[in-house]
Amino acid sequence: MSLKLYFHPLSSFCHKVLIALYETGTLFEPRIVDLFGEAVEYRKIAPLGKIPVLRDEAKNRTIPETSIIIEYLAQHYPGKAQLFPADRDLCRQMRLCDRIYDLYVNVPMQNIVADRLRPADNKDPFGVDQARTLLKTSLDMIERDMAGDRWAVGDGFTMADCAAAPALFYADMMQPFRETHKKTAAYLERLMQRPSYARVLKEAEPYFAMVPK
Ligand SMILES: N[C@@H](CCC(=O)N[C@@H](CS)C(=O)NCC(=O)O)C(=O)O
Repeated sequence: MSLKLYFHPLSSFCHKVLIALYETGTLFEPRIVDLFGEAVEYRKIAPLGKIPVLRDEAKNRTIPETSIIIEYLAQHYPGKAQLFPADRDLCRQMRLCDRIYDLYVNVPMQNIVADRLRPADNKDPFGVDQARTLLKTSLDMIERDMAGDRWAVGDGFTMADCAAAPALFYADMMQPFRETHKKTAAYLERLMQRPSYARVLKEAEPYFAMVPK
């Protein structure tokens, strides 16, 4: 198979790309990366050591960064769904939304998770406070701007929704918001019901016990 996805079933950024692959019906070979065990081998493919990475054997290309992977797939392997709005203004709004979910929801959520994995004598309470504040600010903004009762931008399901689903799913686990941010919570529920994300969550189920509480 030409496309290989290096990923881990628990990783929020990997969920984003898996959703896109399932939405478009793109076939790929899944390669689970053990970031600790195989890190040396994996860094030959992905020097920064981040997951996911897409490897396209047919074109001899290695593509990092989730938004770029999804854009690459749309360009070279267009599937049954179009995740980029044709209207350029709408597409720009969609990209902004994708950036917000990645940088200001997913990243601070990851900072909270990462601190839980640190040794007891090497915690970073200041960093966690900053991450929590940023996460709250982002969620307040998302709640304020949440329009309609469908998807992130426009009427269709886009890359921004692929980004939103895992970012909000894990954010709710780290800093529960269902009582305080009702519209965002309802949006998360819609995302979790979406067959592509429901499938990703089902496949991640055997690993959830590994998420630090
Ligand atoms: N900006 C990157 C973020 C990827 C990322 O942070 N992935 C996490 C897993 S969810 C990772 O590889 N963490 C391991 C590490 O930072 O060493 C993207 O969009 O692909």
